[in-house]
Amino acid sequence: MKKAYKSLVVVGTQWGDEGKGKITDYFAQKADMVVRFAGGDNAGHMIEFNGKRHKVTIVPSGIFSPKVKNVIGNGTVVNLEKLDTELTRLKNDGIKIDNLFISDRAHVIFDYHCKIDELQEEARKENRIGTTKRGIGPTYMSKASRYGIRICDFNQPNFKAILEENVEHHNGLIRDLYKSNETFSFNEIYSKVTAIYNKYKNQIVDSGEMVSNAIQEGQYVLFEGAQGVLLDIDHGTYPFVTSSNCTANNASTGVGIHAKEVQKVVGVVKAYNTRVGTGGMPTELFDETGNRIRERGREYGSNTGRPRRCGWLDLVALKYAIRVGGIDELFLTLFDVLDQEKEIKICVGYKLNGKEMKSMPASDQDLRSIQPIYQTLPGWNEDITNVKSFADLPQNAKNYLTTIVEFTNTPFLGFSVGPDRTQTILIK
Ligand code: 2SA
Ligand code: MG
Repeated sequence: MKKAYKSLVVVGTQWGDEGKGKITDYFAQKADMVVRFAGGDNAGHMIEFNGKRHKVTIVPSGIFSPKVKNVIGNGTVVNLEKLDTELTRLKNDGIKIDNLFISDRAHVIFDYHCKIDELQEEARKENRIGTTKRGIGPTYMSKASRYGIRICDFNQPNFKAILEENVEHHNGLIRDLYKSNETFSFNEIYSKVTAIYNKYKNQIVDSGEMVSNAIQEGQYVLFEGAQGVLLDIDHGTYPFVTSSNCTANNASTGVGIHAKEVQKVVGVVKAYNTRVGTGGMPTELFDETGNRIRERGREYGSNTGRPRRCGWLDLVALKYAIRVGGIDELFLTLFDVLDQEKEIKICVGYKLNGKEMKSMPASDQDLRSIQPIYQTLPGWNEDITNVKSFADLPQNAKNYLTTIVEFTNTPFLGFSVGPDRTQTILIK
């Protein structure tokens, strides 16, 4: 007889940086396995405990829970050098790192992908995406155009020839398409990546088989999203998106299991909106309030240090993300960042060319022309960082949560009032 499934996906509902790492870590403390299914080291997941702030970019956040197995799925793109640096840093911090597994089908980010990312951004001029320059887009491009190299290629007898051809192909793009002479030496790349591969070759797995077996055995499997629904290549604010599917729908394809094995989806929503990079953001604030939120929320890119654009919470976008992302329950983060606001605005509608819109437009041009319709709520003006339960919250903070629930028709599983593990509160 089949055992009951236990699987949960944690995804961002906005443009990334919702605090997914923290919420994943919260659930990971009870999980058996944490799995990444999309993106690469463009993600920056922060976890804080025992007075220390940790960060992971490609390693799953479950690495901080010693009993958890961590899997990097086939839907991700892996920069071996970055992976190695991150694991070494974690090891030096006293974190156990041998519980990490990498899919044999994951695509590899090479230095030339990072260079192409940079050159492509330069060439786009004012239409640049504002990428993290981690080579994410070009690697997914290689994947889609069947020029990608996967982890499983490394132990093939003809790997050297495959890589050499690949370096040449990408050097050709750099030279001919982007008119740059910053090409790459095959020998240097080959010796660097094979050395790292050899270090981790015993940790390479078929992620589909590993995760599927774990689910069948009744283990608790957590899927850790990267970026957010609004950065999804299909459903996000195209073209200003990342190059992967970052909704929970990709937890199956990006790992090698079937969609029915994914049981529940938790959407992480920050108490306000932020965005890094180009693209429409209807509730963006250009004033002191925006600056205050940025400083109080430490809203700077965790990899690139870029200041994030800040604005009020956009419920139209959130409702869209819930529908597209199949989100069952929400988790509110960075709630305390709004502690000092006298009044808090919340976007409850869009107006485009004088007409009201119920959902997000497909075109970024339209998104840029949206006039948000706001509802103004009174702030709570008190420190909530020591709150231990929903009942402890000031009435106006409770009202803020309730307003979101009523508009989106989606319940909250919990909320977070600070960066530490102890500041995550479950509602039920
Ligand atoms: P890319 O590099 O091709 O994925 O960039 C494409 C768009 O996706 C956005 N993006 C992100 N947005 C927020 N946070 C991200 N992770 C880091 C962080 C980013 C950082 O956690 O702070 O350090 O700056 C992330 N990764 C990608 C990106 O801004 C582009 O709009
Ligand atoms: Mg982030």
